[in-house]
Amino acid sequence: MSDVVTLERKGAIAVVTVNNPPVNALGIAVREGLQQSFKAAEADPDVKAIVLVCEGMTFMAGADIKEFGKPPKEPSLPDVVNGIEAGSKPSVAVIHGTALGGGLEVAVSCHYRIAVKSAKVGLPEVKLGLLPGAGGTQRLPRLVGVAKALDMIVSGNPIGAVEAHDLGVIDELVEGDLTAAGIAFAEKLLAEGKGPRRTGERTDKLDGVDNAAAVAAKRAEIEKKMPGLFSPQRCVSAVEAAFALPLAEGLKRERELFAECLVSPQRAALVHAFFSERQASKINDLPKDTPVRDVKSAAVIGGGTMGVGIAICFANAGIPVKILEISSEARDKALERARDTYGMSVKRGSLTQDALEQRMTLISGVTDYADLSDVDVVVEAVFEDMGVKQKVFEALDANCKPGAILASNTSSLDLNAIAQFTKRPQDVVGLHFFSPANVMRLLEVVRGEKTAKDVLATAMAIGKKLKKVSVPVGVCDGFVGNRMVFQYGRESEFLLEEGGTPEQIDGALRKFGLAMGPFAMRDLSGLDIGLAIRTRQRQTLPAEFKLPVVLDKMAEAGLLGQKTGKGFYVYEKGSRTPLPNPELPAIMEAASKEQGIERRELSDEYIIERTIYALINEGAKILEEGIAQRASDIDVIYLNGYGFPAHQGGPMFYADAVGLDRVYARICEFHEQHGAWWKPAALLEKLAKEGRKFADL
Ligand code: T1G
Repeated sequence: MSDVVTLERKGAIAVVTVNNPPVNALGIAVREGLQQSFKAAEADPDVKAIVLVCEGMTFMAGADIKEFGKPPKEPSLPDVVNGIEAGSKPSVAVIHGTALGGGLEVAVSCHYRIAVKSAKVGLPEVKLGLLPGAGGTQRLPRLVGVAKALDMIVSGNPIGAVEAHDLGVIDELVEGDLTAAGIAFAEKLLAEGKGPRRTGERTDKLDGVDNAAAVAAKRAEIEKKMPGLFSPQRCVSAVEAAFALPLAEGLKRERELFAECLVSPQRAALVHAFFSERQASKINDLPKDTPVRDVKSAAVIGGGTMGVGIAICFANAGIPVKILEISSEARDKALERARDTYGMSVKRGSLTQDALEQRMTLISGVTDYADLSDVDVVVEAVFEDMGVKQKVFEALDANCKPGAILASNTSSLDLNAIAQFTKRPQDVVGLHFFSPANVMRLLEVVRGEKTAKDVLATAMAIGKKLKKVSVPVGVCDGFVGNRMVFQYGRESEFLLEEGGTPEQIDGALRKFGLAMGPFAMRDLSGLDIGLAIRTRQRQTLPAEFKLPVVLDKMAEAGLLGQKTGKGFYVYEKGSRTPLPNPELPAIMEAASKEQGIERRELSDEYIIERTIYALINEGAKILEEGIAQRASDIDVIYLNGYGFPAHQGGPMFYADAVGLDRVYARICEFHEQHGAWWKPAALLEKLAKEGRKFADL
């Protein structure tokens, strides 16, 4: 067979074992080994049944994503699974871990499936811009019905083995040794005289149901929720073939649709996003075996929204956490806020009351720094003022045990200055959470000049434990994400002064794929934040860095966003639906006049260039300065913290897709027309002139 797939006969049972770490991906060697093993078992007269099991952490977790975009190698996965299903001897898949994508397609081409309770099964291909391309769209509907199959395939979300058992995907839930369980099940089949049960031949879950209605409903849902995506509608078309065509033709239709998705730019972008997220956790100058400090307890300084959100992250990871506040009242308020936050999850049904109580036992409140003498990590989440930070870090330095990690959640202050407030700058690191901290997956791990390597490694490990997407960044104003979003926000304000409206600009960016446009976002977070930054910039920036005046005029008119019921939009009482603000045209006109600008019609394309290229140019500067390790790290930050559409891959991936020569040329034009802010990044100029991409770095 091959070194990743072995075949062993135990009595009348052939055991096929896959061992291709880390996730038993179905690369060419596995496909060859599977095909050869099943053929050999089929040809061996002493073999009466076949068991398929995997070593390591999981059953096959899908096709080898690294193979996409490369010339296909035979045997294809469809050929392998069709061969397995056609076998004349009953075959049993033994599932543990996550049987995903091609892995589940192999399992459903086997005649029976057993699983451990903790296993999960799913078809996540849509999250990679694909669809199940090895029979999943034809066989899963035959097991669970069209409606459920559509839900699973279009969402890409896995289900647990217990639910899969209830649905009939799994025949038996087992425990203990996987191979032994598989052999026992196969022997029982033989004892009961049961032979092959081919999923592809079943129609019981397809007959007598209004499958067309399920298809129509799903198409309408996709149109509403994800209009810009390429593969979801094709997933539906493939499932439609499962009840409209015989199996062979349905499989052919599936391959045609899969081929369309495989070559779509969205597939390339989504696969880039998948691998970039995993690459981001690798730090170039940090040896893989860098020791990680023990983190068994935590503390958060400040029980405001951010502090409580961060405390909840620790509690959710099973780490006891103390919230330190300046008074018993504030401490109690913070604990109440934590309970209320969990209470909302209980109301939504995503958490049980018991789980709430259990989590709350992990969160305690203190008012004395001496109570932090035993904790392994402290995250400071107090007001963004250097004086306040200094008091906090001096107190931490005086009270925390040697070796405790002292982290700041600062979003813009100088971490190196903060570290200097302690005698242990090597133990200071930034953990920049994004609000709401218990929801947003992104965590910028800020590496100070003096941050020790094991502290950095520990901070990354904390991020993984808290189920965050952790990205290491250097120290500068705004680190990576906020530094880039400042450019994007400023340009969107200028566009208002040049002739755009909030509706048009937000609409263009939503069409590009952002979850929310810049002005709806501003109204949500409050205009006063941006106003404070503009005021600070007016005092510090050289004159050639012109600033928009629109925020100042809106503040004068009392338009500060949702909290005042009106900002760029107006909001009816109790509603968050943005409606056009009739006061805005006059304010825009006045701003244009004051800036000496003749208002003009703006195209959607121009809006995208002025906002997204501002991100790209700043991203290139961030790379030049070494604030981010890779262009893909910048993509990961922007995808996970700022709602950038994953099917566009991230600002830097998008720039490569547009072509750096074109991006650079437009930025040079903007530099001429709009001055200093648009000075092209030297790196961008270099790459454009050399005909290279950010991905080539
Ligand atoms: N192919 C190649 N490498 C993969 C991989 C895959 N399918 N899945 C994971 N890896 C690598 C990953 O890059 C990382 O590498 C290491 O394994 C550990 O991953 C025909 C076409 C299985 C839930 O979409 O969801 O089948 O960084 O850090 O957190 O219809 O990996 O160590 O070098 O994520 O424990 C469908 C994708 C493919 C599943 C494990 N399958 N993987 O999570 O580990 S398309 C998927 C995951 C398909 C067929 C179609 C997760 C996991 P490195 P990890 P984890």
